[in-house]
Formats: sequence, C-alpha cells, structure tokens
Amino acid sequence: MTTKNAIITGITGQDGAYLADLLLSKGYKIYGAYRRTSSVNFWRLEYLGIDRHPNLHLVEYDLTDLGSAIRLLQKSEPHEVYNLAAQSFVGVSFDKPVTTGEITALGPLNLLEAIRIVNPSIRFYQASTSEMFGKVQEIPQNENTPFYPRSPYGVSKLFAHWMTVNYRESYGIFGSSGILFNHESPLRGREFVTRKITDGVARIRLDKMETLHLGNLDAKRDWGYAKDYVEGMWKILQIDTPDTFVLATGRTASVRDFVTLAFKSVDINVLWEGNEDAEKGINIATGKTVVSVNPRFYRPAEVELLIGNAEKAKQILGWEHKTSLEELCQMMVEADLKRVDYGFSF
Ligand code: NDP
Ligand code: GDR
Repeated sequence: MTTKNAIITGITGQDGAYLADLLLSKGYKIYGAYRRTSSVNFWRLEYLGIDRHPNLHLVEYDLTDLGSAIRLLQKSEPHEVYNLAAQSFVGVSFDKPVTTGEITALGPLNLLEAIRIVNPSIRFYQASTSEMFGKVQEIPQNENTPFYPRSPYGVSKLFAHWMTVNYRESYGIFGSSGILFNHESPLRGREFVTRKITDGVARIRLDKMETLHLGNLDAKRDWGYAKDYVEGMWKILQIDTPDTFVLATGRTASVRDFVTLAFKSVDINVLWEGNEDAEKGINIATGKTVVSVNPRFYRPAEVELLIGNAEKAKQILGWEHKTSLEELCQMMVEADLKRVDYGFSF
C-alpha cells in the first residue's frame, strides 16, 4: 500500500471515477477536484460506492484560474496530478470553440505553471487523445504518427499535449501524456455514441422508445473499456522517465457495427437499408425502423478512422487492454437495461 497523495481533476467524469477507485484500492489519499455547479454531480462516485471513502477528499477547483491551481497544489501536497478535466465532447467543441480552448487547452497549462511554481517534482499526467491524429495520416496510429486534429477539441488537446512535452523539456518536470483511444463503460456520458446506443437499445427492448436517431454510421473507432485504461494512466506515472504512450485495443469498428452488436445482445437482428442521409436500421422480426440517420448529428469535420498501436505501452509499461468489444457492449447494454427498467435518470 502506498502513502502517496494524488489530485484527480475531472473526478466527476467517467475516467475520474474509475481512476479514483483504482488509486483508493492502492492506498492513495485522493483530492478529487470538481467544478462548482448549482447541483452536485457525484453519481459516478456513488455508483462505484466510493463517494464517502475516508481517503477521498472532494475539493472545488476552477480549471481556468491559475491561482486556483496553485492553491490546490499547496493544500493537497500531491505526488501525482492526473489532469482528466476537459470540455471533452467533440460535437460541442464546434459550437463552443473559445470555451473549449479555455478549458481544454489552457486548463492544463495552469496546472503545469502551478507545478513549476509550487513544486517541480510533482508528477503530471495529461489526458491526451487519439482525436489529435484526426485526419488519417497512417494506420495504425502510434506515438510517431503525425497529428492532424479535426475539431476545436482536438486542436485544444494538441496544445496541451505539446505544453506537457515542452514543460518536460524546458523545466525537467515529470510531465507525461497518455494518447488514449476511445474508451467506454456503463459510466460513459449519454451524449457519447456508444452509451447513446446502449441506452437506446435498452429503451427499445423495453418498449420505451421506437427509434434511435444517429449521425455518421461510417465513422470507425478503436473502442476499449475505461477501467482497463485508467490502469494504464497510473502505470504511465510509475516509470522512471516521463514519456508519451498510446493506449488502444488495436481493433476498429464502425458506429454501424456497434449498433448491430448492441441490438444483437438483446436478440434484435437489424437489417440496414438505404444509404448515407437516408439509411435506416430495420428490426427483421417486426419490420419496425429502430435506427434512423439524422444529419443533425453530423460534424462539420469528421475523424473517419482511428485504430491504435499500443506496442510501446505493452513493452515499457506491461499494459494491454483486457476487455473485448463484445464484452464491453454487453456490459453497457446490461447496465442500461437495469437503469431503464428501474427508471433511473443517469
Ligand atoms: P468526461 O466528459 O466524462 O469528464 C470530463 C470531466 O471534466 C468532468 O468531471 C467534468 O466536470 C470536468 N470538467 C469539464 N469542464 C470543466 C471545467 N471548466 N472545470 C473543471 N472541470 C471541468 O470525460 P472522460 O472521463 O471520458 O475523459 C477524461 C479525460 O480524458 C478528458 O480530458 C477527455 O478529453 C480525455 N479523453 C477521453 C477519452 C475517452 O474515450 N473517454 C479518450 C481520450 C482522452 P462536470 O462533471 O462538472 O461536467
Ligand atoms: P468521439 O466520441 O468524438 O470519438 O470523442 P463520440 O462517441 O462522440 O463519437 C464517435 C463517433 O460517432 C459518430 N456519431 C455520433 N456521435 C455522437 N456523439 N452522437 C451521435 O448521435 C452520433 N452518430 C454518429 C461521431 O460522428 C464520431 O465519429 C470521444 C470523446 O470521449 C473525446 O473526449 C475523446 O478524446 C475521444 O473519444 C477519443
């Protein structure tokens, strides 16, 4: 068991909750940094049963304020800082590019500056993303693949990624980045496509909804399980030298594939008809339209294909994903069937 302190920003998000659970099991004292909102948002910590853990201290923090970052470090004296907070929804970043830049690009810089001022020996993890690869330059993507982000979110993350590298090289700060490919779970927000699908499939199975409306079904993603990935985040900060690592499964699937899989897990077989803007998914047994494409969900610029090569993480960290896409999808559908059945709103 460790006696270390760690700060997790974005503690109320999917990864923040799983990482807190992991670090608590290792004996860490956690300072979970969250932003002040009018209603509390700790449902994921409650879901995992850690919201009242004696080693979890929830502290208010404003990502966009340098003074707030400095006070957070002075108060909690961390050995490690995991920066998971971000405006993380790609679609919204097109509508709110400035806000996204302030939070997702400049937020991490405030933390790096605070580390430089308060205690340069603090280890820093930046939540970088496969969205930085954006437009396909090569496949599979690894740490040496050129970046070409396709959204204000991707551009903001790329700024923070290079700042982490720059503070490492300029000031010797232990700043590491995990370039994580999409990772999902029953704790995923419902605005993201996998959870939107598993929630929709559960509602359709339980006759609470007729049709799931989606955007681009052709986009391909490398989807893993969030719980596997937070283990990789921790490993990235435990080695001797700060570095950058891709975490991915090495398998890609389209949104259409994920929909088909999710329906299949509740014994609904889907037949795809039409194409592009007019594509529909039909329940073969009933003839009902269960999926319909709505161009409202298209993005101004799309990332068409992501597939990662996590060989470096395997060699240096001993990290590999453990959960298959089928297991992940099944787990998410089952969790949503229960939630819809019980009438839970999260
Ligand atoms: P979530 O969207 O679930 O969580 C984001 C967190 O950031 C929430 O706790 C949110 O708080 C917090 N946040 C947002 N804006 C602010 C702000 N202005 N000040 C303080 N906190 C803020 O994301 P994930 O858990 O899925 O992802 C964690 C990190 O990893 C993010 O940085 C994301 O961009 C990155 N990432 C995620 C991947 C994935 O597939 N999940 C892949 C690669 C990178 P609140 O609850 O109040 O909204
Ligand atoms: P992404 O995740 O943009 O990859 O970012 P998201 O689940 O939002 O989209 C994945 C793909 O699905 C397509 N899509 C839809 N997406 C949403 N949200 N809703 C729909 O109805 C829909 N229909 C089709 C999208 O166009 C896209 O191609 C996630 C976030 O967690 C980021 O923070 C993280 O950095 C990356 O993953 C890796």
